[in-house]
Amino acid sequence: MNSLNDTIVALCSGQIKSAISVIRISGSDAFTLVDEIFTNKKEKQHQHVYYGFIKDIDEIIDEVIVTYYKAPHSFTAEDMVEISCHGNMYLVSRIIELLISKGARMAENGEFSKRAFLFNRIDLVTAEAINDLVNATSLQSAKLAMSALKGQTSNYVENLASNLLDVLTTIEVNIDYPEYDDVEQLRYDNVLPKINDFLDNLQQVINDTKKGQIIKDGIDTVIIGRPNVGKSSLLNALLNEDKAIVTDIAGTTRDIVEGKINLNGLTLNLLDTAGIHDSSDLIEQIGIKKSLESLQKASLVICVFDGSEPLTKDDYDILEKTKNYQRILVINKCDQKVCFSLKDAVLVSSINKDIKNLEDKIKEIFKDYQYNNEPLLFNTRQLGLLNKAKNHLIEAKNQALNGQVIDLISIDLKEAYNCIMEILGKGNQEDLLNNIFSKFCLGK
Ligand SMILES: Nc1nc2c(ncn2[C@@H]2O[C@H](COP(=O)(O)OP(=O)(O)OP(=O)(O)O)[C@@H](O)[C@H]2O)c(=O)[nH]1
Ligand SMILES: [Mg+2]
Repeated sequence: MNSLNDTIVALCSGQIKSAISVIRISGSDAFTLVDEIFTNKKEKQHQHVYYGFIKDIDEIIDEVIVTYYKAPHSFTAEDMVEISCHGNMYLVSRIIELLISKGARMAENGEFSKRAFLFNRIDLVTAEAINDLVNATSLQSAKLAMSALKGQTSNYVENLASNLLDVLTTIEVNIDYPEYDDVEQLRYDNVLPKINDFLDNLQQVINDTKKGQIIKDGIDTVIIGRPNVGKSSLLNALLNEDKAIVTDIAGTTRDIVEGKINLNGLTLNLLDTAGIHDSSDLIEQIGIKKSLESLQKASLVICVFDGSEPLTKDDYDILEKTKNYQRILVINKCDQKVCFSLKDAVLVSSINKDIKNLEDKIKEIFKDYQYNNEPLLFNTRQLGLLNKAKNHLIEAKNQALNGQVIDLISIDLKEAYNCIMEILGKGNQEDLLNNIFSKFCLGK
């Protein structure tokens, strides 16, 4: 069983050959363990850097720079040491093995951040932001993670919770001291507007969180259409590389082909799919089923049509199947004579990489999906908790409308409050924490 008392060690820079690698050690024995293998024997001071050699008995392993952080002023809030050694994975392993032989334990993924959270150095939103910053694939998602890292998101959530606490406190005081004169008397006709106001505010936060999720994870975009209209050619043009196979044989793409692009700072997660039509070929049928399934999690659907031929029954089917999605209609092959028009469709020629009309349309649709310094929440866990809080508030509202006793209403308001505090990791269970931190890199 891993204990918080263990002193842990891990490589916290990349597992690649590089000029420098950084090994992190955290825990009450960090200073003494490192000093056992470090030639520099000076008294170590907080945030000071020391030069010397790592030695295994008489053998010099590497020339290093070592930085010391005294608890609680370190990332983990424990005594912490960072060894900057040469970026050779053999040397790194030797140093880590040496530290383990002296009594350290290999850290688990995310264990440094988990300690920072458990020792109240950071809250859960900030911990998640650290991981998101490391994994950010666009400028927008990095900015979003950075704002959370700076504590803006946590302040925002705390503010939200404290507004709800105000309503709750007034109710509680009324329950406990109904005769108390200075307390605003809470009857249903003044509980309800407070709950309604909070619900409106929360709905706005939920909408913004969905926006934050798209900024962070990218826009799941499915390219769909009947066979041979040029879906794979469009994917290749968007990616600016020959990723998907293109031929003039209908049914070329069988399985889903994925790609990522960065447009205006936003990530588009592109899926090229098998052409949709009635097929008797078993493999193609499976591909078509996958194409239709991929629609379910799409935030954007690009429907491709072949402008050089009149629309077919399969084209009309696709228009019908995608009508409730956020979609862009694309008429491809406009380098040839285009023989039909479709309202709001954009014209492109994938073969000539003439796709600016489509790119402009995507930018236009997602123009508000920019991080603009407002603190946003941005992940599924946070969104789930916000929705849970919303359900409790709706329940409280219904109880107030039905004239239920005020104590019952307060139970649901408390649950809503707990959900919001859980976003910050207050009152969390171990399983949840393990689940979150296991997604971190080693050394973080
Ligand atoms: N003239 C012209 N031909 C194109 C264009 N885009 C694609 N094509 C041609 O159309 C044919 C089919 O292209 P693909 O990209 O494989 O079409 P697809 O929709 O992926 O087809 P499936 O994978 O079979 O569903 C190929 O011969 C391409 O060269 C275009 O913009 N102009
Ligand atoms: Mg294809």
